[in-house]
Amino acid sequence: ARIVLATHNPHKVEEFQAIVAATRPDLEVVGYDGPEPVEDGVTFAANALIKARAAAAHTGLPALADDSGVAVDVLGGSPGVFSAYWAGHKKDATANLELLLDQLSDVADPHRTAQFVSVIALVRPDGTEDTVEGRWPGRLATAPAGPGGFGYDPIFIPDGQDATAERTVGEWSAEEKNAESHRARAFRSLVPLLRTL
Ligand code: ITT
Repeated sequence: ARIVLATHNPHKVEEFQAIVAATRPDLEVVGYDGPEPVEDGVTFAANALIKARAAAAHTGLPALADDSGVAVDVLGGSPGVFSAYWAGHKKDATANLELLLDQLSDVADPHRTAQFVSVIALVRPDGTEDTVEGRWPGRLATAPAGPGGFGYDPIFIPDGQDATAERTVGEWSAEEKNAESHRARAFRSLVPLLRTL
């Protein structure tokens, strides 16, 4: 079956293609270059649905969209849905993570806990909709490290690593990230809902 992926973020496209290939190789994921809808929801689910509905309407295909971000506990869950624009109206990943590090400059471990969150929306041609959520707990580094990934990856240290050799996601390979990420976790919850496609 074909499914359209409603994202304009090339990093997300790459990650989804790898995650889908590993779990549902029969699905053909096609990109979406239609108009970008206004993401004015205040929850990840609302924004994921806005994007998936627009792509489904535009293509007539089942559509998937991811809305995601980093939720920092000591900031009450911010940047959250504002992660892409945290430092202003331009999507500037470096400015975003530098601002976040500044905001946390007085916060020491163990208070630097955060989670990556991904909500995936599925909108089918018959109009039925589902959303699933994946969370990836960790904490924020005090300085960026690593060339890999995108967005906040260079400052995010996932839980569950050997304490003597902790790395940021920026230092992980794509394979490592796609096996464990918030996006991979959300997709795992979505798999049963894709059976009918
Ligand atoms: P689309 O709306 O076109 O999908 P986008 O990048 O604008 O692309 P979002 O509105 O969902 O997507 O913003 C997500 C932001 O959250 C993204 O720009 C990053 O700053 C951050 N983010 C999400 N997933 C991430 C990940 O896996 N690693 C690092 N940062 C991530």
